[in-house]
Amino acid sequence: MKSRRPGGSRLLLGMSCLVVLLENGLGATRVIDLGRQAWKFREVGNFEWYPAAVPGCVLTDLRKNGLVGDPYLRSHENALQWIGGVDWEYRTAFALQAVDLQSERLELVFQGLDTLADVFLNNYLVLKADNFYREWVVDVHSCAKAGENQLRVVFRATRPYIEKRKQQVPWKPLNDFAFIRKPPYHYGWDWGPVFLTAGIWRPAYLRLGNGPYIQSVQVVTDGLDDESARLRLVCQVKAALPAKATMEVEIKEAGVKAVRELSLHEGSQMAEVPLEVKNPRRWWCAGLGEPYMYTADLALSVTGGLPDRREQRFGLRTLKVVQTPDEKGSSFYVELNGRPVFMKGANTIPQSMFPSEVTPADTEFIIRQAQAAHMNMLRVWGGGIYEDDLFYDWCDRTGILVWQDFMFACSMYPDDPAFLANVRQEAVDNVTRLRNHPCLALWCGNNEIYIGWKDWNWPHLMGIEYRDRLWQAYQKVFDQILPEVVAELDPARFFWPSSPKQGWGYPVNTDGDVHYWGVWHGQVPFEAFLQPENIGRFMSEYGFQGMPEMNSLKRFAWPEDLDLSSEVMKTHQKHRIGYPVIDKYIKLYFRWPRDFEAYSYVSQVLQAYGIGLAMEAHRRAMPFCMGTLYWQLNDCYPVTSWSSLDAYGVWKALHYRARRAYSEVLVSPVVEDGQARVYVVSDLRDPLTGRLTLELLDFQGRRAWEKSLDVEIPPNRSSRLFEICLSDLLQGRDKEGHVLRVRLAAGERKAENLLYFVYPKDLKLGTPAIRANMAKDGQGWRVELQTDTLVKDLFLSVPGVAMTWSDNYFDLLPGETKTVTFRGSLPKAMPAPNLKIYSLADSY
Ligand code: BMA
Repeated sequence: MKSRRPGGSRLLLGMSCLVVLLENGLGATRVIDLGRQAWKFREVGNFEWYPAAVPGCVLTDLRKNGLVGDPYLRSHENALQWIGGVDWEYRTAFALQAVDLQSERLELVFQGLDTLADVFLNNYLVLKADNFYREWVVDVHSCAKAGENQLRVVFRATRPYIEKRKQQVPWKPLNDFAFIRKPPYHYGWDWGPVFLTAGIWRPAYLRLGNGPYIQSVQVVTDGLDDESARLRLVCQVKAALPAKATMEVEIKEAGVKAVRELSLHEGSQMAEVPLEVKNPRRWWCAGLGEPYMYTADLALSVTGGLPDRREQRFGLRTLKVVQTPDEKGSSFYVELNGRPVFMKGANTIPQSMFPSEVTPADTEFIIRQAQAAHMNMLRVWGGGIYEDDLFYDWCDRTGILVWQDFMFACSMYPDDPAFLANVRQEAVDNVTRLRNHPCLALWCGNNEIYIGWKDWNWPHLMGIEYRDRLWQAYQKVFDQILPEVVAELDPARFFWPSSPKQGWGYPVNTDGDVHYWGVWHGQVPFEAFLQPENIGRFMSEYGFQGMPEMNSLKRFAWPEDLDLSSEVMKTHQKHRIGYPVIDKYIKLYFRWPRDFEAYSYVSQVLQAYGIGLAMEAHRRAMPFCMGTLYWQLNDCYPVTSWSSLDAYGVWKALHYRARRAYSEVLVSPVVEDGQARVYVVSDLRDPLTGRLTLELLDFQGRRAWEKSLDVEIPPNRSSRLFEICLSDLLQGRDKEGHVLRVRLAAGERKAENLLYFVYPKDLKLGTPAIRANMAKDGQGWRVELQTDTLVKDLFLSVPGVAMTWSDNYFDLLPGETKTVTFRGSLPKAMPAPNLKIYSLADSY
C-alpha cells in the first residue's frame, strides 16, 4: 500500500564534501545530474545548514531532518504555515574541468523551480525565476570555472510578492494565486490544505556539448489511412557555427530509415524529415484496441563529431472533437480514428501537496487504477500541475486519453505585459513537452473562469467599472495567447477555451461541456442527475463527497479524533459546509448512522449511490451525451473529498461503483415515467447477441416474476431493450421488499445490475446470517460469501491492515455465492486475516 507521507520515499544522499558527477552519455550532449550532488538548505538568515534533496522542497526537507512533524497528521498543518512566510536557500557545489569550459554548450537547466527563485553561480546572479511551470535554461559560460563551482538558489516567500502585485491592479482580486504562476491548489482548495513550500521541484542538471544538437522533435501526421502514414519529423536544431550535418531517423517497428543532409546556419532552425510508415498500426484508446506506440531514433551528426541522439515515442491516430449543429445545439464528442467514442473517466488533481514526492510507482499506480475502472479519459484539472512526463507515458501505454487544462482556475488574471509573456512561455514549454503523446486529446484554456465570469457575479464582485478591462484580460490569455501557441506548436490538437461551457442552474443540454453541480453545491436531490435538462453533451465535472475508510482515517487521526466534531476531522474536511451537506443527503437516502464508523461507511456508500446514478444516466443518454468525467479520481492529502481513491490509494465505494458503471457493456435498469426500463449500453465495436433475464426477487431470494428474452445489442450506443409498467411488474407487492435483478449473458460476456424501487433507508433489510469461507489463494486469500437475506453494500476489511480487494461494497442476494480475493501484508501477530464484514444493516 502506498505511503504518501512526506519524507517516506526518497533516500538522502550522503553529505560528503566529495562531489560526484553523474555523466550521462547522450552522444554530443553530456548531462551532469545536480540531483546527485550533496545539497544543503536553510532559512535565509539562519546560521545552520541542513541536508536537502533535489528534486524536493522545503517542507519535506525539514521533515527529513526531523525539524517538523508529519504535515498530514492530525491538525499539524496549522503549525506549519510559517514555512511559506519566510525565505529559503539551497546550495551545492560541483566540479568542472578546464576542458568542460571549452564546450560549445554549458547550460544550467532547471526543469522546475517553486517559484520565486534567484539562482547564483559562483555568486553571480544567473537567473531570476518566477514561474513554477516553466523550464529554465541558462548559459553559464561567463561565470562557470574550472574546479569547484558554488551554486545557490534563494527562494523568496510568495505572499509579499502577491500583496505587491495586488496593489498594482485597480480591481478587487478574487484570489491570491492569480498573481503568481504557482499551483493554485498550494493556496488551499476545497479538498486540500494550504502549504506554501519552495524548492527545486523537478530535476536540475548541467548540460554540456559540442556540435549541433536537437532542441525538440515534433512528430506530425500529414496523412493516415490503412495503407500508410505520411509523417514529418519536425526538429528544432541548434548550431553554434554553420555546418553540414546529417540527420538520420529510424523507426524500427516499421522498418523505416531516412537520412537527410542539412546545411545549418548559426543559431536555432527547423529541419524536417519526411517519412512513410506502411500498414500503420493505430493507437487506440482502452476498450477499442491496442494503444500501439512507435519509437523514432534520431541522430544528428557532423563529420568527426559524436552524434546528438534523441528517442521519440509516438502513436498514429486521428482525433477530432466533433461539434455538429443539431436541433438542440451541437454535439461535442471525441472521434478517434474515425470512430465516435464515449469518454468514461474522472478529473485528476495532483497526487501530493508536494509534487516532488510523487514517485514513478505512484504515477503508474494512479493510471493503473483508472485503467482498472475501465476509464478511457482523465482530465488534468487546471488548478494543479502539468503532470510529469511519466503520467502521459502511462496514459499512452494504457490507452487513456487526456483532457489537458492549462493551469488557470477559478479566477480572473492580471493583464500586464510581463505576466502575459510569462504565460506564453509557460504554454510554449508545456505544449512542446507534451505534444507527441497520442493520449493527449485536447488542450483546454482554463477551469471554470468563463462560467465564473458569466454566471457567478464576478464582474460585480471585482468592480463593475473594470468589467471591460477584465474581460479583455481574459480574452488575451484564453482566446489569443494560448490558442496561438497551440496553433503554432501543436496545430492538430483541438483547443477549447474553458471548461465548462455550461454551468448549472439552467438547462445545460445544448452544447459544449458541462460542470453539473446542482447536486452537492446546489444541494438538490440526486434524482436531478437523471433529468434530461441536466445531462449535457459532455459531462466534464459532477461529484459528491465521501470519507476515507476507517483504516485510512486512522493513519492521520488518533483514536480521540475519530469524531465528526473533533478539530482533526474538521481540519481534514476543506469544504465550508462539507459535513452538513453530507448529512443532508444521508437524511434523504439513508438511515442515520449509529456512530462515527457507520458515518464514514455510509458517506461512502452514499457517494457511490449518487454518482452511480449519474454515471449510468450519462451513458444511457448516449449518443446525445458522449462523455462523463466525475469529480475527482484522487486526493493530494488525506481528506474527506469527492475522490474515489483516497490519499493512500485505497478504493472508496465509488471506485468500485465506477468500475461497474464504466464496464464495456452496461446493463442499466431504471424507473422512468412509471415504467421499469432496461437499457444496455455497449462501447463495443461489434454487435452482440445475448439473453436478457429479468427477475423480481424478494430479499430472501424468492422469485416473484421472471422474464427472459433474446436481444441484439448494437455497438457503440445505448439501447432500450425492455420496459414494463411498474405496477404490472410489482402487482401489488411491496416496493420496500423487492428488487429487480437484470442479467445479460452474451457468450463469454456477462453483465448484471439491480434495480431497487425505494431509497436505501426504506428497504426492509433483515439481519443477514453471512457465511464466509476463507482460504489461502496464492499470494493472498479468497473468501466465498453467502447469505440468507439480502446484504446491502457489503464492505470487507481487515482492521489495521491495508488490503487490495477484487470487489467490495456489493450487494449479495440469497442463492448467490460471491467470491472475493484479496491481498496485503499481515502483521506477524495475525496469522490469517481478521476479516470484518460490515453492511448497511450494521450502520443504524
Ligand atoms: C469543481 C472543481 C474544483 C472543486 C470542485 C468541488 O468545480 O473545479 O474547483 O474542488 O468543484 O467543489
